[in-house]
Amino acid sequence: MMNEQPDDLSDLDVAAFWRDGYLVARHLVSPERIDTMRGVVTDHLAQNLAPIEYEVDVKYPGAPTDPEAEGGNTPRRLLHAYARHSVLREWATDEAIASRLARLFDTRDVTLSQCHHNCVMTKHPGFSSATLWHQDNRYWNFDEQNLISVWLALGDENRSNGCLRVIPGSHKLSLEPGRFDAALFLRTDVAENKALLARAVPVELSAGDVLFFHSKLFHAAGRNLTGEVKLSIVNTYHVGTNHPIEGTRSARFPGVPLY
Ligand SMILES: O=C(O)CCC(=O)C(=O)O
Repeated sequence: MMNEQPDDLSDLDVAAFWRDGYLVARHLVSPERIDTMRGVVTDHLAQNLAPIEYEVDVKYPGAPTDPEAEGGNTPRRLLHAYARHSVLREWATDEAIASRLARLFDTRDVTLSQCHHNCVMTKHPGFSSATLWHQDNRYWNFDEQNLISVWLALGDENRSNGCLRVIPGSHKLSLEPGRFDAALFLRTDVAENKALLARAVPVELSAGDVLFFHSKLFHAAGRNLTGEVKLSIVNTYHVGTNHPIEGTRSARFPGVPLY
């Protein structure tokens, strides 16, 4: 597949990732390839192709509460991206991603998880919800909290349509349980959390840009306040020797080694 950048990160990029907990690779995917992916995703949305997680399922702030009400069938995530279509499979295992992850993890023993973040995130006008501050470790049960997600923007992402916001360097924090609510979102009524959130920055992306972020990085996102649906593909990877814990949903589907 054609990419517009060399298939590697510099030492400076790797150092920046481990300093900040995230890194953006601009223009990694060509407009033609983005169009192809958007076509597949739009088609799956039009067909309501299962498995889909709906806004009513996530119950985030702003989500419709009644599946029968207007907007009650608004999709949030097209699940199992890898298994959905060859175009999404090729992206998840693309050499440009594999080589960058090998640099970040410092090993070629990199595996794609087919559990949870292996999806197309959608944010629809009118009925999308906001995602509160969290680390993706709230979803994951692995031996080590050391996973990296790869977020591909299939269109522009900005503050108006609910781009991600991150707290640079927050992947290094170890916070006491009292800083979180029952669902493992950061409590906004805690003074230390307010100080932390003041450091947040938006990650604005253009179509074809790719965000790499660590599973301990605190991030959040607003609602989509525009008239256009926002689409992003998200896959998560780990080192092969970092195993999912048996019996958890992180172990439900087999991982896919990239090399
Ligand atoms: O797009 C969003 O609202 C954020 C998604 C996210 O952080 C998540 O699903 O973990």
